[in-house]
Amino acid sequence: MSNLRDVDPEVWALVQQEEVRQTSKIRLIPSENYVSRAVLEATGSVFTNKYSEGYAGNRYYEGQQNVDVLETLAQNRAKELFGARYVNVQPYSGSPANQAVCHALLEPGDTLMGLDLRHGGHLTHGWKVNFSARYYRSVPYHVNTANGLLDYDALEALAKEHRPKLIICGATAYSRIIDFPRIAEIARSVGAYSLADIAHISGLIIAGEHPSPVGITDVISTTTHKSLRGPRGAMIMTNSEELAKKIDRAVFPGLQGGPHNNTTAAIAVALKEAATPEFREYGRQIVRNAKTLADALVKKGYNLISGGTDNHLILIDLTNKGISGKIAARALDLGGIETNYNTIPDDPRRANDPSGLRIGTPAVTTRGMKEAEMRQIAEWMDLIIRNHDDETLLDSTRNEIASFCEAFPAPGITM
Ligand code: DSN
Repeated sequence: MSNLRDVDPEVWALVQQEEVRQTSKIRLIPSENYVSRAVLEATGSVFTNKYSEGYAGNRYYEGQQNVDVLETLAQNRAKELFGARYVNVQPYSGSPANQAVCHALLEPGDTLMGLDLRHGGHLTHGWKVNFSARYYRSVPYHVNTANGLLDYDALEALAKEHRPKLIICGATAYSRIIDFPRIAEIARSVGAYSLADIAHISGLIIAGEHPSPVGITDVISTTTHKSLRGPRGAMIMTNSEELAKKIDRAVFPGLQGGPHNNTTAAIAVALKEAATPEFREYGRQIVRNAKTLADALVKKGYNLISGGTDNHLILIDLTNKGISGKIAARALDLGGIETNYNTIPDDPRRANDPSGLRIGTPAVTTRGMKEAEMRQIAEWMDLIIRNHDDETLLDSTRNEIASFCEAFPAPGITM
């Protein structure tokens, strides 16, 4: 990065510091990862210089000789990997992708249903301050708070009562398998479209660790930067030609201008990487690691929502430990472990200082950590949470973790 260093030493220094931060910490935020050097190079390529409103073969700017090939390549790789007939790779990220699906399938004021944000859903699944509840009528569904599992019977009853036009499934804080066929069937029975937002689990679906919604729900959206391990971007997939046309029109010109071609390049690279046996093994190890970490935490008296995990993610209710999610997350970060605080279903505390802590294993698995390391991480997490106000202990643990991390190089970071 010598050019960056010469032109803008301030930004260069921040990049260096971020590289150190990302390599010297145990990163457990379940939506984050480390991309390869190849993905970073594509993201930083000259495709950033080009405008390409439209779609391959039908653009509003000339000079698309390479962009058209690139975007078609990314689409074809996604089609092959996920088994989908139509793929749009232009959404800028997950929220714009979900916005585009709503724009394609709904009229303002139509009813949509999604998992309540406080029960593990996403902002764009109908949370009250989001476009998805401001421009549409949002009827949230929930998990059963007794067992932390999606309550499909209650969802069905709500759908029959409210007759939504769209049912969204998928989550940001749900650690169990989602029954896509059941949700698609409920949607069909009330004349609604179904959307599976697989942002968190797309890498696990490729690895065969979670059933795929392709061919089951009408539409699938995903970000490309979580377990899929690509750049910050998104894709929308469907097997219906009619819906694909609506979605394309909703993305451009409905919501967006020119696609970020440098991101498209990096998505294509990430999809190529994800089509390998190594990636499938990576996805399997993510789940083995999450289950091992969950078991170790349970043995230490931690209360996990739903009792454990089937995927990459663990949601901890810290109530019995007498500490809030925010205080625990802050102490863990100071102690060298990056997590995020999160609401638990029916959380009696506020969202900015909730009872829960959300962790996941995609990033640590990318670094090559396995079951033994997960057990060690559980030891450190427990030590830090029990001693969260002991600054000396937090400092020494952070140093110990930084040394531990040296044995697990972070892909993409060459320091
Ligand atoms: N912000 C993402 C997450 O952390 O789950 C969802 O888009």
